[in-house]
Amino acid sequence: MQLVSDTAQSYAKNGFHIFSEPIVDNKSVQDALAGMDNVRAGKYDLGRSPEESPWNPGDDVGQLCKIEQPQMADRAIAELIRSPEIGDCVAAATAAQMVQVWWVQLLFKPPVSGNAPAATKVGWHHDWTYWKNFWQDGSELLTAWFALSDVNESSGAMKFVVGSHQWEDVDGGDFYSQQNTPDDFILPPGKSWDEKFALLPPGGMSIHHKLTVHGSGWNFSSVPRRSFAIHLRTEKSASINGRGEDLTRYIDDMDICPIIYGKQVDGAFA
Ligand SMILES: O=C(O)CCC(=O)C(=O)O
Repeated sequence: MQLVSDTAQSYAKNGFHIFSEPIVDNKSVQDALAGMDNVRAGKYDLGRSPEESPWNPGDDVGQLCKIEQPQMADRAIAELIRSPEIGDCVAAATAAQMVQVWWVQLLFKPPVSGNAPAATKVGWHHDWTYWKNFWQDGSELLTAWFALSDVNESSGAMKFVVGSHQWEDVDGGDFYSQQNTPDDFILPPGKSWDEKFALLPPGGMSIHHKLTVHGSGWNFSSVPRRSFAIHLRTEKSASINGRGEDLTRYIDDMDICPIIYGKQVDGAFA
């Protein structure tokens, strides 16, 4: 009889799991913090820039900073996102034979200031809304959200809607919405809304399913909330090819999209 771990049970039931102890050593976190500072300042020690991003060096530091594929630009970030510990956690939750990074986002949520706070909330959404044009239906995709700072209720921690990955693939949700109330998301008939904060120390990590509804509020603490959203796939996934702006365009480049658990499985849905 195969035993199913607590992690796997929690992920299957809730659509997310929270690793509330650091999963890597403090040096890796400190190095990645320095890497984040460099990328935000436009300093790229790998000699190339990140992908085109909503926030660029020199932009308003009071806005939500989202930089696409920072591991292309910075060595410490590239090291962090290939940590085998991340792969081990994801494999424990999914029983995957292979886990590959396919996209990374640097996220820096500054503290709110003044009477007219900037648009730094993240509206309720699920990730499949943004991915469905690039991956085949049924693909096993998830996100590891890796904290570099103390992430708590006052610093704008992410919130997950418990069990929402089992809802139908309802349209709705918008990462950039500032509404941030349940009304902002189209709740399927008969379903209830139960939110849970993902509280994390530096080096901690949450994982969430591609259909799990999530969002986050303002950062009322005195320091920035800093993290990476590491988008992952397992061997049970397949891209839709032939699109110029395809989010899967780097998956054959193991420097940018490393396999962090197991190895590519021949003949799989991959
Ligand atoms: O950082 C946040 O608050 C939201 C991030 C997010 O939407 C994601 O990682 O999928």
